[in-house]
Amino acid sequence: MTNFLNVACKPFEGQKPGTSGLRKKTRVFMQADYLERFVQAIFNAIGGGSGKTFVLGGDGRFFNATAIQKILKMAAANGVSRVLVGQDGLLSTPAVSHLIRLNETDGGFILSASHNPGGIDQDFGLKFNTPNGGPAPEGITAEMYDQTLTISSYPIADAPDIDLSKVGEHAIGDMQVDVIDPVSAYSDLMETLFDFGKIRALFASGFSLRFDAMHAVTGPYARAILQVCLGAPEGSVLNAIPSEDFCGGHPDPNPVWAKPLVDLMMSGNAPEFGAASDGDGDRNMIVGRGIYVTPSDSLAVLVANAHLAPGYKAGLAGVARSMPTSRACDRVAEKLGIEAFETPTGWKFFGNLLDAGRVTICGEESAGTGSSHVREKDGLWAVLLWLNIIAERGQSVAEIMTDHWQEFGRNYYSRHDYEAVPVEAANQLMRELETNLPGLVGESFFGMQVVASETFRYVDPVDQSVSENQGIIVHFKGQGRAVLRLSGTGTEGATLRIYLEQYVDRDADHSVETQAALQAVKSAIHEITRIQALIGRDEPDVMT
Ligand code: G16
Repeated sequence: MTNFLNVACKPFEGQKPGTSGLRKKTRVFMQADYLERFVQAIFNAIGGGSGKTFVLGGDGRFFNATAIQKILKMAAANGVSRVLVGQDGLLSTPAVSHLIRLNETDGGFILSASHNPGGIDQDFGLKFNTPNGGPAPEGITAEMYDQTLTISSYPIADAPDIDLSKVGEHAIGDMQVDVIDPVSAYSDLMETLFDFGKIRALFASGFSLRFDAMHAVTGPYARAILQVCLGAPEGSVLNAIPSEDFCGGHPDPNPVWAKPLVDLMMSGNAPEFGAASDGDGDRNMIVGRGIYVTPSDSLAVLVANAHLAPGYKAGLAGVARSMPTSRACDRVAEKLGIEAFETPTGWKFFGNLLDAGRVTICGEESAGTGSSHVREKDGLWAVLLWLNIIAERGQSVAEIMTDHWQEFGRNYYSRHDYEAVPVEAANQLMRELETNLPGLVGESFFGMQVVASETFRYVDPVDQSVSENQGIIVHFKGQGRAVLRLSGTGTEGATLRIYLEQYVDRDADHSVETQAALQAVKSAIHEITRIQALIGRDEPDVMT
């Protein structure tokens, strides 16, 4: 007989979901009742848990195991009938999305702070995905937040922990707990989309790859799919064992945090193809021998070549990118004669377009690409699509990029991050810029003339919901663009993101060093924003 307790609790400040769920320092989540209050807020926001089924898993970071046991006990006390939980508490974000859809569950809980570092003094997070498999939209996250302000107690089962180390069936009270293999259903899905035979033949011919799992959740997936199933040699997947603190690293697949891989790819010993994924497996980085592919370019190449993979041979319905993502994929969409959408930052904004069948592939500059196969971005999916394209085209990554730029022109692109900026200074910079926007048009800064400027506002084409203040865009003559916004995923101070883009046409030189190609846009936007005066810096912490 399971006992259920009702625990009285008080509100905490700031349990407001950001770009991707609730992300805080791990110690904040570890406070008594903190996680529980947010979990109860989720149950309340979705109309309770009674009789429902959920998926539960995370990226294995510190506090993952504890949080899973708490959520299971709360689910049982909320009347949930069944939970599918990954073995050892592990499930990648795209795998959760797939399992929700495959099993037609009422949603899923994902424990991760994504690419942020893990450990007791680092970051933790929790997000809820709805029955379509995608992140809860803004209406629901707003309701969650309201609930965190009003809840006065939460129910929880007084039961022993479940053994998550083996696949099998358990129970807490009347609730069934199925501990499942995290990889198999996801791997089966990938096999329906890609020509595994062709990719196997590619590896059998000696094609070399290094996939850096960054000590995070993708390790077991990448090993099973790339090495065991597709025949990439043992050792192709690096850092494949998930670690609670990612062995002290940032599991963020970009040239800064995945530097060892990028260095290898630029060296004389480079394999033909390099890739990395993040903490929870939804982001990706693509690097060819001697060439780094920006996420925006990767999106454009995938859109242009997706028809080469069996899952997309019928063509694409449309494409969507987040507003700060470069406009490279828009040119491809135009050529293909398909719709192209520009959404605010955050995968949740793609959900309606995917559900309505308006788009097939989506992508973001923040190393996220995915398709209608799930409702999350998907790191390994992007890697497999690239491999399928390489197998079909018989070209190197560098050759594919050169061809692409010759056909469409090149959108030089880089994101500059200024981290841990005092919140007030960052807000002031954004406020001032917004106030000055109307007066900028026609003015020149460092020889760059402003031709348009706007504060991005999104009206969802499917349900007409409106999202205001989604970043500021300054357009320069000659197809240059700077975008500014504050990150919604940081956990310390404010992170100011400045996205720089400069298009050059088909006949231009495509081999200019990226930062050099963007220098004029950078200087202009620095002058416009008075960045040095307002935040005391004009060089970023991270450039992607
Ligand atoms: C999340 C969202 C992405 C977004 C990214 C960056 O990614 O899912 O859609 O692009 O954050 O957001 P921001 O610029 O606000 O920090 P992830 O991989 O962290 O879940």
